[in-house]
Parts: sequence; C-alpha cells; structure tokens
Amino acid sequence: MALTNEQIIALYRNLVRADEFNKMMYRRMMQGKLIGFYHPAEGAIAPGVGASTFLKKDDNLSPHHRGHGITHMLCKGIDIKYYLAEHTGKETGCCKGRSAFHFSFPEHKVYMMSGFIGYNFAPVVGWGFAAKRRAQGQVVMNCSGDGSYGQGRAHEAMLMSQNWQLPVIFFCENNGMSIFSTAQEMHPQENIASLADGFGMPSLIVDGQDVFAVAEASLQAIERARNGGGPTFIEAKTLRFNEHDIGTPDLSGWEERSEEEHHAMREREPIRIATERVLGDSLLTQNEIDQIVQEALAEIEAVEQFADESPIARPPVEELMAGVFAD
Ligand SMILES: Cc1ncc(C[n+]2csc(CCOP(=O)(O)OP(=O)(O)O)c2C)c(N)n1
Ligand SMILES: [Mg+2]
Repeated sequence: MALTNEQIIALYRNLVRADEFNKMMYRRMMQGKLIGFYHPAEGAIAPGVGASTFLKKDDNLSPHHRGHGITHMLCKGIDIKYYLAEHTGKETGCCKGRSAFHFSFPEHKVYMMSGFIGYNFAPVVGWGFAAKRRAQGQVVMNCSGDGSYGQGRAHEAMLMSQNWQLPVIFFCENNGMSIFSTAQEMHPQENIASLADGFGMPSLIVDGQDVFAVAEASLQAIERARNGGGPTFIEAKTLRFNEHDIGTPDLSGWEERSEEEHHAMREREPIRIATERVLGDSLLTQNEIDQIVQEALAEIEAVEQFADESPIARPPVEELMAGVFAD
C-alpha cells in the first residue's frame, strides 16, 4: 500500500515529535524531575508512530510500555501536557499525578498500562468483539513487545480473535530484548510472526526502523480489519538503544553491549532513515525539516512549562483508594 506524499510528511512530523519528546523525558529523568521510572524509546520510536498515525479517533489503541506509550499516543491526538504533568507528579496530570505511568486517555480510546506485561491481551479480545458487534468499522491496535508473546494469554487472544474474525491488530515491537533476556533465548523461532501461522492468521514482518514501512503494513492491516477481514499479526523488528529502564544496567545475554554493537545500532536510527528518504525523494527541504524540529521543540517547551508550573499532587491519605474501584 503506497503512501501519499501527505501521509509521508505527517509520519515524518510525528516521528520528530516522538523523538524530541522521548529525549526530553530522558533528560527530565536524569534531572530528577520525573516520579517513578522511564523506559526510554530511543531507537524504537518508528513502530509506535507507524502503527498509530492513521488510526481514527474511534479506534481503540493499547500502546506498548516503551516510551510509556508516548510514540503511539501523541499520534492518536492526546494532549501530551497531561501525560507529562502525570509523570511529574502534578495535580494537573491525567490521573492527578497519582499513577506515574499507569494511565489511560479514555476520551481518545487509548487504554494504557498496567505493571503486568501482556495485560492487554484479554481486553483487546473484548474490545474487538464489541467492535465487531457494533459493525461501525472500528479497529483495535494492540501494541506490545516480544517479551509478552511467551504468555499463554497472548496465544489465547490470537486464537479467539482469529476464530471470531475480530478487527484486532497484534502489533509486536520486537527489539530482541526483554530486560536482560534476548528474543533468541525466549522464542524457538527467529520470527515471532511465525506464531500467527499456527492460528491461520495473516502476518507481516517489517523493518521497524523505517517508519514508512511500518505505516504501510499497518494501513494494510487496518484496512483488512475495518472491512471485516479479521486480525493481522505485524512484527516490527526494532532496536533498544538504551538500557531497559533508566538505572537498570544495559546488559544483553548477561554481557554488556560492545562499542561496535552500539555503533551498528545507531546506523539504524529511525530519524536518520526517514530523513534520507524525505530529502532523497525531494518531499521536504532541509529548511522545512528544521522548521518541523523547531515546532516540536516549541511544543515540548510549552508542555514542560505546564508541568513545571502545576501544583504538586499531595493526595490526603483518605483519598488514596479513590479511583481504584469503579463506583
Ligand atoms: C507479567 C510480568 N512479568 C514480568 C514483568 C517484568 N518485566 C517488565 S518489562 C519486561 C520486559 C518486557 O519485554 P518486551 O515485552 O519485549 O518489551 P521491551 O521492554 O523490550 O520493550 C519484564 C519481563 C512484568 N512487568 N510483568
Ligand atoms: Mg522487547
């Protein structure tokens, strides 16, 4: 599915926003300005942007925890100042600064995180079932990592979605790592997409460093799901440039990564690949690219100002159970 020039530019803009936002989160974590912790997304920003940029407002999105879902959510249209205020422990955050990174934006149909990897496999089947019954062309984008596909519930969700032909996209961001364990250690086959074969589910494998390739595959899966064609499995092969979360040592197979490995990874940096494409195809000039970066930086500055100037969340003890159970 070839992308239009307009779609390519929209993706490029979101990629730059995601990249700058992730850098800002890393910096703020190091400055001690964030509560909780942060799972940096450097090197892995293209999968979320490619999967989420062309979702419609009514589609359900379950983002991956890397970057705390920002690469996905900012493309779905959330107001990121509430995301940052939340991470900064401020009363103006989307959960009044109580959650660190366990939150949702239900008004945007973004249902976020739990501390449990793979928690989302059960809900996405329910959302897919509801979407099919409503028959209004709504799709469900379920983003998660290679690590979560060892879980039984992932396989149950794929089986049920395929059996019932639900409009669910199983979008796997395979960065080859689950904290310290490598995908080779945890999965018997090279491609996690091979799992889909067992359920008769169509699958696509894409270069997760190329945002345009990811978006093409995602659009294909979204269209299939919208038109009643059932689920698709997408495996986006990506990289983790940094440690799993800030403060945990960057070990791979119990060995620290070598300088050569780091260097080779950085050759596959998503912004670098996307910039080569838009300049090479004369879709944007260097001046226009500079302008896009400036706009992203201005957006981030405003978001940081909002978070910094907001009052600190100081919930009284009696309020600590608020929001834990539905009324
Ligand atoms: C059910 C469960 N088991 C283990 C953990 C601890 N844990 C947190 S992140 C993570 C690795 C996840 O790897 P992956 O899904 O590939 O995502 P990545 O962090 O590589 O982007 C693990 C094992 C957890 N949070 N939940
Ligand atoms: Mg992983």
